Amino acid sequence: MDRLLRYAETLDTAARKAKATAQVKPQDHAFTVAEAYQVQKLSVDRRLSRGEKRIGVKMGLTSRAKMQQVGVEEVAWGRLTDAMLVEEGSALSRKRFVHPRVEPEIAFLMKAPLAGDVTPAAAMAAVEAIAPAMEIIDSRYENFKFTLEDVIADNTSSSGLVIGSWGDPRIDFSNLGVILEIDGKVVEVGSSAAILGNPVRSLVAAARLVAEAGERIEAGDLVMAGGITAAPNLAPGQTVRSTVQNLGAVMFQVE
Ligand code: OOG
Ligand code: MG
Repeated sequence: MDRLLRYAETLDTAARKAKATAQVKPQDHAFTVAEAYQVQKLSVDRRLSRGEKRIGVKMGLTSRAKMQQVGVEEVAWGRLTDAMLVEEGSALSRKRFVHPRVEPEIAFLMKAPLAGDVTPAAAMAAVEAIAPAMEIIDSRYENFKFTLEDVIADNTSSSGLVIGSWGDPRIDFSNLGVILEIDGKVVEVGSSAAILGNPVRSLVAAARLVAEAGERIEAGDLVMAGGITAAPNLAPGQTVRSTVQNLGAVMFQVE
């Protein structure tokens, strides 16, 4: 346990100081996925003990584009806190991050708890609303390089999230066009179908994975479904906008 606590502290400090750290995995080949999730929990617990509040969970590596970009071929999840929330339309400081990237995503707002093996219909019955969203990811590892175990321990690079206007979850969101623009130029295009074929599958997977860790998705939680396209780098001066067909747009600036 001491060893896992040490990793958790290293990763939490790297995030707090926006200073990259070496990968965890190559130094210790006995480091398993289950241990990586324990490190993630211990590291997020440090945030909670500083007064941050848990606000939900995120899914990561739910699209081919994302898996290929980072060379990790397994779906993973992470924990979200209120300190990661970026107000829609606001400016955020590049200095808070090591090497931030942005991902167009879709977010679910839950009205009922969810855990374990659930059908897509049961998962949707627990959803209050859906919104266009962006995630700011910032690996705490040097050169944004990691294994599956590393990235899980690092809370799947969770760093910031921007949520747009909440809409009716009963619309068909299985195949909505998505564009990501930086300074008015389209840098990525995709479809919500890139998320496991249908974003609802990400919610189903979240319920299962969170339950495997002995937890559940709570009423009031946000669930981020995962990046739809590869994630471009962020730099000061940029205006970043993601638009999801029928759901609307969401934007922020970098300074
Ligand atoms: C890992 C986190 C991936 C997503 O939406 O796929 C992720 C990373 O790319 O650093 O958040
Ligand atoms: Mg993401």
